Amino acid sequence: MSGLSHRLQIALYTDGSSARTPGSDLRYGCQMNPTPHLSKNEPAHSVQTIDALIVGAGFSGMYQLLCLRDKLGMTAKVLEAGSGVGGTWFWNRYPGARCDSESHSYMYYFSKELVHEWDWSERYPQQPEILRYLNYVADKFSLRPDIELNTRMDSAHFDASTNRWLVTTAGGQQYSAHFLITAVGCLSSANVPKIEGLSEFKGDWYHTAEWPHEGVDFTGKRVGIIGTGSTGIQAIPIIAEQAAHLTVFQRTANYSLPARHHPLSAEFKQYAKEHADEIYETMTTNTNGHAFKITDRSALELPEQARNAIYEAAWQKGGFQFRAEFRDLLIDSAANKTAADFICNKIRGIVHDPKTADVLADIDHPFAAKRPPVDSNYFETYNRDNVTLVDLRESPIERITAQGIQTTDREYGLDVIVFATGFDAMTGALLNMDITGLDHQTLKEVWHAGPKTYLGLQVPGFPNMFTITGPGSPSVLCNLPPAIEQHVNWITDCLRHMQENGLKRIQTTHEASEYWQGQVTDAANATLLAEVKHSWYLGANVPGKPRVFMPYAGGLGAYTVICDQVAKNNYQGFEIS
Ligand code: N01
Repeated sequence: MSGLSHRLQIALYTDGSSARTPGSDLRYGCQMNPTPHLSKNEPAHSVQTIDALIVGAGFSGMYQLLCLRDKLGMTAKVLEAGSGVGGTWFWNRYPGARCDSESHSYMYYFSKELVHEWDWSERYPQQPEILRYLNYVADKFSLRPDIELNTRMDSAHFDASTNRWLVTTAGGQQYSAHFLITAVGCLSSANVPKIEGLSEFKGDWYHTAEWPHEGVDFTGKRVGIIGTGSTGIQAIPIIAEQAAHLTVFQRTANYSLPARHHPLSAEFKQYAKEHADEIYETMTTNTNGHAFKITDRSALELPEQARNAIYEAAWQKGGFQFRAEFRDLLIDSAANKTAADFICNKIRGIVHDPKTADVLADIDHPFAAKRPPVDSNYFETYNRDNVTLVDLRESPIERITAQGIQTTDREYGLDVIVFATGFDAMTGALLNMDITGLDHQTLKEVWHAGPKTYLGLQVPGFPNMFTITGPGSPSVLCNLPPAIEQHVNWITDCLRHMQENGLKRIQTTHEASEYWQGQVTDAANATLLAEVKHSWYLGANVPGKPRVFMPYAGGLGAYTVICDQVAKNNYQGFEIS
């Protein structure tokens, strides 16, 4: 075990499991630090004074609350706009919503007890199961008393004279918090494209990320879906099974890998629990946060037949591991083309109608340079009689009409339109709030040309504010739970350092954030990711959004080493006073 991961294991596991007192309730560490819960009876609109305010009760916000409250003894509050915990998994209830990270990697590892208690049922967890898991976590660690549901943060203003944030909710409640920690998720601000005529549409329309909790019955309906990213590719096969007819409006064809989804065997569940330390070590030291390593061979060092045999085995096994079969798939165009050609041949082999297959396999970017989806029966769905594919590159959407969607070619009559059109990723949710830092500068103003952060953790001019999985961190380029744990652990250690040394303010510098932006750009340019000019990694899916490559492509393992080194060097790049 490397020194780095050894340190992490100690930080995570020692605190998590040894703090429990036999026979205590299920509260994690509660015996060490009695929790200063806030009174529910505070008069409305009085200012509550707390140590930390966290925005969002998904994976990140809940773990951050637990750490601040139970490890540091802080008073902390989570504001959550939804009526339940779960973040992404509370909102994204579209048909087929499932995580395409494997279950045993899509979970917290900070508590051995939790790892051993929880059983995932399937290789990839479905949205309801992940939501059950996050609710279980909320109950197990008694997080609910410190989470305000149905409460949207409206604004946060920093007062330099007190080093505190004044936070106001949409309902007018106010909090004065020493620290403001955003845990709003990278993909939480739904992007409904501004297509003319939507308000005239007589049918129903939905965005996948704001799906009605009661579900949508497509029986007998003519459904149109716009978008063939990870979400569309999950939803299309399920909607097709129910709808009278499904028309898929595809702008950019996409690679997709078969999930080979299946229930987990008792043996695998046992294996995952017994090897939790190894799995965690793998996830936190590799590039992508998944529980597998990228092999060290080049795709170009093997003859075609041998290479294709490796791809075939990975295709049959299913999942993201396909892209880990060769080390150079994301850095060498020729190597990448071998994977791209293999997948396109598969598409042509699966889809019966050659014209439809051509449209699906006419992919304009390198494999995995946009996030590759993982599917169950996606390409097979185009063999159904009730599914039509429309190539928007050939005939773009002109407008939405009262009856459906008008392309340059013809009008498609529809009863329902589903927008699987993604997110204003990484910055949208942060910029939707009015966050004002030093010198009355808003985050919107400071980020007008694109986000700039130091390590994705702090923005210069916004002292005592941290952004969990913020732009400039590996975030969306990895399996998110280990990336979240790394950020939360780092922030918690930093605040502990401040607590122990009586320090009141931490702020990063412009120099540090300029330096880090250079690192983010260089890391992207060292891969094929930067070649795709229309990806949401660059903000290109939202008209008018500055084109800046937002996530850090240097890998989670390398990034963790950098963050640890920064802390060790007395928080280099931050000014703490
Ligand atoms: O969104 P996307 P997503 N007219 O932006 C199309 C995560 N995720 O929700 O490519 C026509 O990838 C757009 O076309 P184009 C995962 O990280 C995770 O699918 O811009 N089409 C594209 O086809 C993923 O990467 C899970 O040309 C328009 C689609 O809509 C991220 O979320 C599951 C359009 C949007 O694809 C986002 O995926 C699902 C327009 N005006 C998602 N505007 C897990 O399992 C957009 N499109 C964890």
